[in-house]
Amino acid sequence: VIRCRAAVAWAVGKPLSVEEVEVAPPKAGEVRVKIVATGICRTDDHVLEGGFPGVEFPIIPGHEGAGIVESVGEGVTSVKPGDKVIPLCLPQCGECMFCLNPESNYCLKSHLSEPQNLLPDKTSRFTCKGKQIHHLLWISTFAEYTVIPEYAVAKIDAAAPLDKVCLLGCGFSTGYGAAINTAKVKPGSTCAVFGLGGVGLSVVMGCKVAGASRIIAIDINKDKFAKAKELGATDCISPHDFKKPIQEVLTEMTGHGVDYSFEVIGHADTVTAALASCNMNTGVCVMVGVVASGSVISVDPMLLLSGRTLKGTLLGGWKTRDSIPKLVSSYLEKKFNSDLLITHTLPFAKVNEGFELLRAGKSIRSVLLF
Ligand code: COD
Ligand code: ZN
Ligand code: ZN
Repeated sequence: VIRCRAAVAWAVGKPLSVEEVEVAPPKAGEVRVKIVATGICRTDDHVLEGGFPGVEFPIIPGHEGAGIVESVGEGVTSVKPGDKVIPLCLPQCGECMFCLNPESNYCLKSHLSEPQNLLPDKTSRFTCKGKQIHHLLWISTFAEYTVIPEYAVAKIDAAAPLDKVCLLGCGFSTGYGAAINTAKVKPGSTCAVFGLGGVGLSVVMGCKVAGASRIIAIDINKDKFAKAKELGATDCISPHDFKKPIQEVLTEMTGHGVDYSFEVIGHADTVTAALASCNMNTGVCVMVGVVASGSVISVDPMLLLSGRTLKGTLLGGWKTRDSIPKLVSSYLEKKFNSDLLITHTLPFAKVNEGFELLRAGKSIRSVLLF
């Protein structure tokens, strides 16, 4: 058992408290990882606010980390102590029908199919003050040491800087893959990106790499525009600057609507707007944000009849164990610069300050260092 620091969420709506926790050794098929760096994603904030269905408290959040394998349980063969790894919030068992299908990445042996905040054997490896603490998405990266199923870690290049590539565990890969894999943006096309947080800006980067000739970035917070332009946006607009609905503005700007639109906010009404913003024949709207559970998207069926497509994406469509190591290699080869998303680097003890920066719209990504 290792004693170390972790950020525990004891109850909904309460700030995190940095505590000493006990982390049990990995059981068969599990890996114990020393987390070196972890980003703060909006989804962690949703968890703290109680907006994530099925989450039980107390819990250790965090799902955008990078670290080094400390020890492995019985039968683990794909990683060994000392390996650099990225924990995967979407695992890849490699055996289920969707892992075997080259077109899909939603593994059936995941916490998403069976919502619970314990490891697959339905027990926890974390205790604090005598209480069992829940895991988040099987990876809980807001802990100095965490125990993860083997098929939810990806071994990465030993040269990778962990304080930078942690973003590839969620935000960057989600947005970049939404453009490259899910929409399959074509060279010369037009794109609209709704929401310019870390994920939306990664969509902008993906559209740029795919060769889009026009990338229209949309946000109500104009402070996000400078970074969006730096990353490849050709136009930046705020819905607050127009009397008419933003889909009409985009349709006028482009003639018949964009080729690809992306909703990266997580609101039902912006999904509707994004869908109406792409062209009626070949337009593809990709829903990246998670809309509050129970809400309904209203869609005029005529929008779809002429050929438009509405689709969703989980972690950018990547088959995680196969693809995250390749993305790390592309990062090392400087094919993209996800470092530009990191606006703040903070010591782990300042985790709540990191959340305040996110809530105030002042940060894109804050990286916490242990
Ligand atoms: N119109 C335009 N922009 C808006 C609006 C609006 N009505 N409302 C908010 N915005 C802007 C905000 O100003 C902000 O800039 C941006 O939208 C949202 O950015 P962030 O920084 O809050 O969030 P991100 O980029 O870290 O994450 C956004 C997601 C929607 C991706 C996230 O909330 C989510 O739903 N995550 C789950 C999706 C997923 O699969 N993630 C992978 C595992 S987490
Ligand atoms: Zn995330
Ligand atoms: Zn699988």
